[in-house]
Amino acid sequence: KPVNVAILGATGAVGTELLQLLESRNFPINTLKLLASPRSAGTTLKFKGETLKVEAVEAKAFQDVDIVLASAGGSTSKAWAQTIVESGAVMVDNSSAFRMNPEVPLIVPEINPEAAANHPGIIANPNCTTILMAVAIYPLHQVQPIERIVVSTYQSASGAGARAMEEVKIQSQAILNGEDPKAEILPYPLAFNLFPHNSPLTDAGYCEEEMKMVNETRKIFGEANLKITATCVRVPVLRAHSEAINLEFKQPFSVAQAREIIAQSPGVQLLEDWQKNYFPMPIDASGKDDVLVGRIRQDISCNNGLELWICGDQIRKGAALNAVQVAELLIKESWLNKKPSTLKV
Ligand code: A2P
Ligand code: 11C
Repeated sequence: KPVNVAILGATGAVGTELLQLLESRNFPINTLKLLASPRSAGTTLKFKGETLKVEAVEAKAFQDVDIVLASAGGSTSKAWAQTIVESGAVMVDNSSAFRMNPEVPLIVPEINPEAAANHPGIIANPNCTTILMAVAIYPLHQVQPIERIVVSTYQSASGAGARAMEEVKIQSQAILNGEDPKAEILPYPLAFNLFPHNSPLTDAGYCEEEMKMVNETRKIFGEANLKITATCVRVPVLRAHSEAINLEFKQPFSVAQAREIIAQSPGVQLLEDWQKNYFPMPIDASGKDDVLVGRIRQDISCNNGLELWICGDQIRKGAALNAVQVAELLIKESWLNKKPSTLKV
């Protein structure tokens, strides 16, 4: 039966994509609430030909809501999680706030859907770079266990939100006009530039984004000791992330078999034309559901190694699409009821 849905962060890059996906996938909606900060109260967004008003989030907004799709940042998710859960809704949270909480399932529906059965009212959507990598490599890992992952990312502005995307466009125009624009949303100018990911650095010298790839992949795969190292970089692309992934397996893995597996697996698409030197690009991945995988080749430095190149829409499979797929899973399996838990939010 149709459910009552609220989008928290409806005006953002992920929020507006959530709205489009609910429409295009014909998600079974009874009522739909669009929530954002007081800044956006009264603005409107379109859904199925109707004009809906955005409301400032407040406690009573969650009454009678079944599913909250939250994408308004970690602090907003933390601030409202308790109210949402106490109102009886399930929060599918796109922020990092609860991902590593042992009671909160961290779900990529193509990989660990069964883990969503048992939830305390919150299900976490992984970080975009993690989702895109995980969905591409998990089918290989199932055939032959991965020993070690070395990944380098090329991350679009969309990961930093709608305002960062706008900043890159305006900056690019300004530079073409011979000006010297200053960055305001991102820490440094991104147009015609790149920089190591702008998330805070941890003591080990990795930034938080890199550690999300390590810790979240381990949790999704259910492998606490999987060896992973990541270097995350922001590049002047609008909405699709790319990743160069080096996989070392316990045994040799043939390129032909890897191609065959990728070609048959859900959520991924093999895209390579070796004659034309054509492999996935952000412009191919933008607006697409599937993660594009190509340039699969033997690692010449390691007998058991494979090299992969992937591109995926950061806003879509990296965030909004995965969250909608989780919500669809909860409805299909009748998993909307939360389990008894001691979770303090
Ligand atoms: P608003 O547009 O009113 O600022 P993005 O990731 O693209 O930057 O989007 C962030 C989303 O989160 C926007 O919808 C934004 O709303 C929303 N948001 C940010 N801070 C809050 C807050 N304190 N309460 C509710 N929504 C918030
Ligand atoms: C980026 N992955 O591309 C980040 C954005 O934990 O959900 C999302 C951060 C997160 O910058």
